[in-house]
This record gives sequence, C-alpha cells and structure tokens, in this order.
Amino acid sequence: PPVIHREDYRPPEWLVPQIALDFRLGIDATHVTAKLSVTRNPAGEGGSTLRLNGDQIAPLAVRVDGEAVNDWRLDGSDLLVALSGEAHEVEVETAMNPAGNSQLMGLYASNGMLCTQCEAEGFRRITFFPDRPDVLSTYSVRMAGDKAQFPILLSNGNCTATGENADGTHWAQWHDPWPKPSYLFALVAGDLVANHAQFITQSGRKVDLNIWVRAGDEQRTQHAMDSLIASMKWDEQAFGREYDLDLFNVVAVSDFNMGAMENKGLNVFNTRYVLAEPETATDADYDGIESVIGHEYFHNWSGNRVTCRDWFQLSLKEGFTVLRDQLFSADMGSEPVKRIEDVRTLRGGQFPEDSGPLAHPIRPDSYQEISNFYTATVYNKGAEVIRMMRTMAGTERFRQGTDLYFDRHDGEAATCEDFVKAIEQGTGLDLTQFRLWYSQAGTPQVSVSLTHEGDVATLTLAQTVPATPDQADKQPMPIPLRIALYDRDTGCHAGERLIVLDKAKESFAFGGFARLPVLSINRGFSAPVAIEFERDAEDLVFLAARDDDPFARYEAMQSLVVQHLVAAVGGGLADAERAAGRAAIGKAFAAIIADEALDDLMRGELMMLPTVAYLAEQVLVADPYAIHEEREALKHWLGGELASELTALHDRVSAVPYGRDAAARGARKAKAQALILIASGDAAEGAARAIAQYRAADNMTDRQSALTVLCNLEGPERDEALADFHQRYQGNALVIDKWFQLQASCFHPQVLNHVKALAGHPDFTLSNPNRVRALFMSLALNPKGFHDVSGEGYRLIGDLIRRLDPLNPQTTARFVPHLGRWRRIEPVRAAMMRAELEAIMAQGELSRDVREQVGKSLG
Ligand code: HT7
Ligand code: ZN
Repeated sequence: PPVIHREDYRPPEWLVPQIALDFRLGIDATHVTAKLSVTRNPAGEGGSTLRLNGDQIAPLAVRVDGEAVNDWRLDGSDLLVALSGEAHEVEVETAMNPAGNSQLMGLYASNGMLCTQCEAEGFRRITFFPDRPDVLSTYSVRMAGDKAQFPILLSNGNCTATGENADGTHWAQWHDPWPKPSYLFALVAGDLVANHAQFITQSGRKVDLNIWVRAGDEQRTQHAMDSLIASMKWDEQAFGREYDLDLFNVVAVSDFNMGAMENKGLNVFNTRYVLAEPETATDADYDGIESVIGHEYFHNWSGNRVTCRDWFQLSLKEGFTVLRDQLFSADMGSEPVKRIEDVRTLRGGQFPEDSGPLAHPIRPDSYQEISNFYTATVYNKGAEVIRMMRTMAGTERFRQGTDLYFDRHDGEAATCEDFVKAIEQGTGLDLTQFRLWYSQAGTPQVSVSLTHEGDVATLTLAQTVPATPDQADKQPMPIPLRIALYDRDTGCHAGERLIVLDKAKESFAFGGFARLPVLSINRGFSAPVAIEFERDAEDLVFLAARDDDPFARYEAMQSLVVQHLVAAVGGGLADAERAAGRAAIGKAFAAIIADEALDDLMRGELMMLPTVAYLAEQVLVADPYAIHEEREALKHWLGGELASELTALHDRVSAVPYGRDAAARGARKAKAQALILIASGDAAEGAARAIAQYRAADNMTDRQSALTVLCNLEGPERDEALADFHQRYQGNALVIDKWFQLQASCFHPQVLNHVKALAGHPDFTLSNPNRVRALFMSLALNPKGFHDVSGEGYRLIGDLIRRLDPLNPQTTARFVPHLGRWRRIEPVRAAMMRAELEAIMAQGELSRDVREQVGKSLG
C-alpha cells in the first residue's frame, strides 16, 4: 500500500464552500445526491481536474452545472472530473447498502437504525468528495425515509424544515451554519427517544440538549446529561469557550469502533459511554462517561472550530482535547486520583507503544492507514506534551496561549506548529527546543543520582531518548521536573521547585542539607519520562508514607514494588533478600491501610500493584508469565501477612451505604482492593467474602469486584455467581460484555478453555466491536492467558485477526500490537508470537490496516 508522507502536504486544488446532500434512506439501500459548489483554490497549483475521493461506491450520475457529463473517470476509487472554469456546481449520485457495511465506517446500520462514522475517511464511503480535513464546507442536508422505521431524522446544525409524504415516508431538512470538514458530517435515522434538557450559555444563548437512545434506555442517560451540562459550564470557565449552536444532540449506538465521535452538533456515542445506572454501571463506567462526554464536547472548539490541516496533525485536536478532558475530570472529582489514573493509562498503553515496532512521534511523519494512528501516543502522550507546556508556563499564562490559539485560528484548519507558536507567543516561553517532543518518538529515560557533600546536595540528571524505528539518533529534549528534597530529620521539605533538564546531562546543586536528603522527583508526573533511580527501600517507604505530593506518594509505592518484583522474578533474589523486600512492601502497605488522613479513594489507588505490562516494560526482554507468577506470589504473601488489617478494612468499607459521593466511591474502591488481597492470601476466606459481597450487592461496582475475585477461584461460588450474573442481566448488552470480559481477564487455570467456549456462546458475535473487545481484548491483556506457554493465547488472537479482518479491519488492527511486542518477550514465546504474525501475513487478502501493523511488527 502507498505510504503517505507529512512532507508531501499540498493545499487542495479545489475548495467546496457549500454542499447540499439529499438522502433517500433505506437499511439495505440508501441513495445519495451530493451537490458541491466548487471553486478553484488560489493557493492550489492550478490543475483543471477535480479529484473526489470515493471508497466502495460508484457514481450513478455526474452533472456539472446542471448538465449530465461524460468527461469524468475513475482513478482507483477516486472520481476525477474535468473542470474548465473557476467555479462550478458538481452533482454526483451514489447508492450504498448500510446493512452490508460491517466496517462501521461511512453510513451503516446498527440495531435497526442508520448512523454515520466519517472520521477519518468514512465520508468517501457515502459520496464522492475531497475527503480531507482542510476542505471546509457549509452543509445542507435533506433526508427522507420511512416514518415508522425512522421516526427521528438527525444531522448536524439545526433542523430547518420537516414534512410528510403520502406514501408513509417523511423528511427533514438540516442546516449547519459552521463550515466544517467532511469528517465531522453526521446523519442518524432511527426509532429513538430523548432525554431533553436546556443549557444557557454565559452569553445567554439557550441550547437544547438531547441524548437519544432506544426506548427503555432513557432512564440510564441522566449521568451523561449531567456530564454534558457540567462540560459546557466548565469549558466556559476554564477555557472561555462557549457553545455556538442552539441544539446539541448526542446519539448512543451499540455498534461502534471507538468510544464516540464529535460530529458538529450531533455527537455519536458508543452506548458504553452514555448508559449508566448504579445497578448496571461501575464507578469506572460512570467516570468513563463523564470523561468521554467531556472529551467530545470539548472538541467543539479543539477540533471543530479549529480543525486539523491534515491527519498528521491529529494530536493538535486529540492531544489537546485529552488534556482538556483530563483537567475537567480532575476538577469534577479527585485531582490526584485522576492524575494517577491518567499516568497508569499512559504507562499501560503508550509506554509499550513507544518502545515497540509501532513507535511514532505524536506528530507522525508517514502512514499507510490513518486509522492506525488513533493511538495512545497521539492521544495520551500528546496530552502530556501539552501539559508540560502548561506546567512550564503556569495555568494563567497557558490560558493566554490557548486564547490566542483559538482566536487566531478560529474557522481554520491548523497545524501543531500553529499551536506551539500560539502557546509560545501567549505565554512568553521559548519553545524552540521543546518542538522536539513533536518530532521524536520514544520515552526519554532520565537517570538520576543524588550526592551530598558539606551542606550541599547535588542532583545529577542524564537523559537519553531511545532509538525507535526510522529514528536512530535523538537530541536531548526539555524535560520539566517538579522536585522536592526532604530533610530526613524533620521529614519536611523547603518547597517544591521546577527544574528543566534540557541537556544530555546536567547537575543541580542545593544548599542547606546537613545530611543526604530524600528526593521526590517528577512530582505530579510533570514529564512523561521513565526515571531510573536505584534507591534504598527505606527511602521509598519514607516517601510512600509521607510525600505531600499524592502522585509522588503513589509512585514511591509503585517503585518499591517494581524494584522488588523485577529483582525477584525467576529466582533473582536469595531468600533473605526476598523476605526483606517483602517486609518493606508490607510495612508500606500497613501504613497505607492504617493512615486515617488518607481518603479511601486514594487508599484504593495506593493499594493497587503495578500491572504485569508495566513490570515487563522495566526489562529489555521479559517473561510475562514469570512476572505474573511473582506478582501473584507477592499478593499471596501480602494477603497472609496483612490478613487482619485487610479484613478489618473490608468490614469497615462494606458498611458504607451506596452513594455517588467521593466517600462512598472510595469505600468501594478500597473494598475491591482489600478483597483481592484477602482472596490471594486465603482462597476460602476470599470466596466466602466475595460471594457474600456478590449476593448483597446493590450496585455494579461491588458486584463486579466480587465477581472478579470469584472468577479467579475454583469452586461452587464461582459457578453460582457467573450463572446468576448472566441470567440477571440477559438482554443488557453492556453488562453481558462484562460477563465475557471478567471471564477472559481472570487468572483461572482454565482461562483459555473458557475463552474458547465463550467464543462459541450464543451471545458472542464478531459483528459487535464491544463484544469482540470484551472477550478477546481482555484475553490479549491477560498475562496468564495470552502468554500461556502452550502458545494457545497467541493462536486465539491470531485466529481472531484472520477471521475479523474481512469484516472490520479497524477493530482488528488494534489486536496486532499485542503480538507485535515479541522482541521484548523471552525467546520461546517470542518465536510463537512471531510465527502467528507470519501466518497472518501469509494470508493473501489483508486489509490495509492489518497489513501495515503486521508488516511493521515483523519488519
Ligand atoms: N475523534 C474521534 C475519532 C473516532 C474514530 C477514528 C477512526 C475510526 C472510528 C472513529 N470513531 C471516532 C474520537 C475522539 O477521539 O474523540
Ligand atoms: Zn478526540
């Protein structure tokens, strides 16, 4: 497949200031007439051919200025129309079968309704168009369809007229006054009901809000509505951004490749990020809804009003919008806990990407299939990069930068460079060297040493940015590090400082220390780097117990466990060393359980052990199975050692009644963590408590955390709870997803056989991405199942890739990176993972999505 390079960007030859779309809707056959007003772009190169992108559609008729013409031709899937003048009206008719669209890109059918997904290149599956984000048009849409089948007809902007026909069809006319790129177009037609509300903007504009769902689901939409209203208010206060239409529609669909889509005025959501009630949604589900609702709403400015010039600039909208949604969620709940969760996400998904064959900068240089670049790097590292600018500038100056960016580029298709320039000018920072964060891939490694002489402590930092595919040599980047130096005697520090490491190696001297201080570094995770600092368990226990930066406290706890487990894996520690390591961890855990100044939400966070994926990241070549076993052994030891503390904690938090407030949520989190360790220490006690918690649960968080523990165990309680869960929630797809997910992610000895059986369960289907992910992504993320030495886990994922690719390439391609990590895995398993990739490659007909990922993973 052709490789598209960032450097090859050229402005469009033709602009399309206006488009009128006419849809005759049908589930199996939809007919589209598109009327494009095209004008020659003065910034173009002056060609006389209009190139309209298409994908799996054929032109039924082509007219120029009202006349049927023949001087058009197809170039691959694109339609080329010869045009002689400066401005023309080009009309093209197409037809498609939405029910046959299993890729879920373009116009497709889901649960009897019709909906669209156009980002990144789905619009070309609906009609021929210059389907690139720097062509902005004003859209008028007319749609007609059977009234009984599609009583609700929605598109972007405002509804300007509706009517009925004698034949049982009806129609609606929509107009969106804001020029937009084609990827933001949306249409929905179906039998839907809405939760309605109103929001008054800061300037007094009345906005009608609707969350559209299938009948019966409306009572599960209130949290989404509350989150939407909170997002609208927050964006006014935090970024000065006001909503700009009289209507904001959100539609929930059950078949969706990603989380949601920010189409102008008509967001389309995966049901997963809309529907919640305590009986069926966990606290994490509630948080996910708040953050995704916020994310899509914030795109109205960071993405829609200011869009991307080309897809290499994707992080311009995604990185910035992730940062905005992170700040929003932090303001809505616990800031430190949100920060810890965001860092866990980054380390779990982005760090492995950055150290593997698919590593790329947040602004990539080339791609074969753009859908493969909706990555943790573009999104989450992109957010971290912008967060660093904010940290260096301070909140107020950063706001001046973003104000300037929005003002300067409103209505434009901008670049990452435009963003950095605006931040530079708005804040007064010099970001010349900082721009390297946009062009260099790889997670910087910062090695740290702290020495002491006289009354001076000297901190020496050295950075290296590892080589990544296509980028062998890297330059040092500015790394802002928030630090504090604790006096060992007083247990206090004299204030936090921000230092910026911008050289390969640099020393910083600090006076006034009679003894070597204890260093707290990268507080708040001020830079997305890996810190290499071998230090005494004693210092980590000190910080885990008292660091006044909550993230640093969490980090100390994690480092304590990481250092121990990495050393212990594969019998790397003598008995006495292992006992000493465990004792230090036990002491830190006991302090956390006992600390009355800690809230339970934070306690729950601090009690979470680092994941196997993160532990595996710490070594060049890992045996994930051995890491898993060692981690389980530590849990078993902790569960036994702290049995009375854990059962007391479990009893205390179990007495807190259900509520959505922070205290009750914290209680549920601490309860889940306590139960995991209790069951690790004593399976019988764990089973008894878990089944009691399961039976008594009046909410999904408690029910799910109990079932998670039961799934790992053998015995009648497991079977009872799994059968009850399935029967209790039959018909609720999102909860049945949990049933699949819990079984595929557990550490039961028979997990692979369970997954195989579940793949044949009547509730399993390859055509629903949520269901596929619930079963198979859970397996790919399960160190025990996926890395089973038989290689069966790899084969199951390989088989899935081969079977799913013809149906839904985008969802399929997301599984490839899990096999693609073979170079970082011990040789026996690595060979099996590689063989699986080779078998996929050997299959003749692969999608562009999968071919790119497999090719790079083998390359
Ligand atoms: N901007 C949206 C991206 C998206 C997407 C991309 C490719 C294929 C399907 C998709 N659905 C949504 C989502 C977001 O980041 O806000
Ligand atoms: Zn986004």
